Amino acid sequence: MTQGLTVWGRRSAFNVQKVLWLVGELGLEHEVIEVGGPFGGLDRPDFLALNPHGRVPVIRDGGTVVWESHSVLRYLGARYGEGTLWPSDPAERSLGDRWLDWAQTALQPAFITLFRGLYVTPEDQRDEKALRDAKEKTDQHYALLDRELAGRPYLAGDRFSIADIPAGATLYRYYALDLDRPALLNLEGWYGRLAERASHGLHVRRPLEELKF
Ligand SMILES: N[C@@H](CCC(=O)N[C@@H](CS)C(=O)NCC(=O)O)C(=O)O
Repeated sequence: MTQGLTVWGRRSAFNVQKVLWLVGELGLEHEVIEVGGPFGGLDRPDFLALNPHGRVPVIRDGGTVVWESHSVLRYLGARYGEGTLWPSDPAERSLGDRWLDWAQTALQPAFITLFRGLYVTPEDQRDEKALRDAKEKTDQHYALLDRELAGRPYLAGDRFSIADIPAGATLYRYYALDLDRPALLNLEGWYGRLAERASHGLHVRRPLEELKF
């Protein structure tokens, strides 16, 4: 257990949920200070002193401040999950690490555009072309995951690891959307395994109404 871990960020924020999911997996005592969205506070000087980018999540662990959700995942993994959720061998670690970058640069931009366009943006303000593009890309990314997961139960191999968190965290929202979904049985099976995890239930499967930001 660590003393003095603080997470800044509203619980409804996708990027905050990834961090809280890992904090729960690691069993770390922590305090959450909800900022951003309806809570505001991201432009306050004391918050900007923590994260000059003015976004959540941010963590402080003892004297160490980290922002950017995937940097936080890597930090917490290296600090508290080495050998379990975050391998110490560089080659082994890279098998999971690549999925963090892939989720951040490929899956998330398409998926978040789709989710926000369908669920957050009022219907009369939707950009239908952007939505169609985002749906097509999201389908391609999930199809890739489905093919990868044909040969193993988790993204980095036989065991759940940090690699599963960013891409896996999108699926609760994805399955909640009212849209045509291709049948991707390996993806569904993976989601089923992730959804059995207590920390996923606590931090990712939040009431849908909360996610309107
Ligand atoms: N690349 C950053 C993105 C951070 C980000 O944009 N966070 C959103 C929440 S998911 C935010 O701070 N939005 C403003 C708000 O919540 O008011 C990360 O992964 O941490």
